[in-house]
Amino acid sequence: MQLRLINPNTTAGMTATIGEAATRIAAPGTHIIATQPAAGPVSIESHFDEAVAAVGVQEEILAGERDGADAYIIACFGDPGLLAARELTRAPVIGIAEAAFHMASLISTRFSVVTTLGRTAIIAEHLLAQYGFAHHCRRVRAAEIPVLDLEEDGEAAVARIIDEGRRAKAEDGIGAIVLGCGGMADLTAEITEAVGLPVVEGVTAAVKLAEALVGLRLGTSKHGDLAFPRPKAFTGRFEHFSGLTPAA
Ligand code: 5HY
Repeated sequence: MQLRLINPNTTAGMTATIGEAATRIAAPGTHIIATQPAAGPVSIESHFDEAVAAVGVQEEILAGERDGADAYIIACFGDPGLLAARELTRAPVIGIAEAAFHMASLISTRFSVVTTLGRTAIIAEHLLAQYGFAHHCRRVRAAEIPVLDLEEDGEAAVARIIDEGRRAKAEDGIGAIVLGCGGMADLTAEITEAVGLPVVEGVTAAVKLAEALVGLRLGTSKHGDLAFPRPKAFTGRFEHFSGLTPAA
């Protein structure tokens, strides 16, 4: 199967980190294609960044439809543009936040999330409520690290994530930790070792869920709100979205 792994920010180093972590966990026969939009924010740390990145995600889905992708992963913890992306394809589309919440709820009755900046914690809280996992999550904690510090100042960033993870273990009455950023895709083993709790990471969780859905021949339902968008004209720099017709 061809699994298109979309890093919604435009930092190539982070796309590579995410792609390598996914490839390491993928089953034989799962071909990971790690991509990022041609245009957009170098990191996603606000509602505005998300709004812009969500358009890039749609363009990557359409590119995957041309390339014959069997499933898609949106590898940003805000799951930007997830429902819109599902409208554009029959293939499964999985957001790493949703994937991590599902997996964490299968191994613990309570978990906490450790994300990057405090200002993005609300985005994870909104998703927890939207996906129906709010009662499973004790706290969304922030290590207060800019996303790109994971690429540029990894050691210090990891130390802050470990500190926050240890605080969550001591204070939150939880059984597991969820890592709240795609850029943390390569940190699972190190954080598990340092904190001493099961750690769920969204990119690798999403790879396994995508493989499961494709293995079950389950794809995005085209009945109801995730049906293909009605073809229409788009103007200006979005003209290339005009007359979108569903893949045969
Ligand atoms: C992510 N930002 O996973 C989110 C994390 C965050 O560029 N990739 C990003 O802080 O919301």
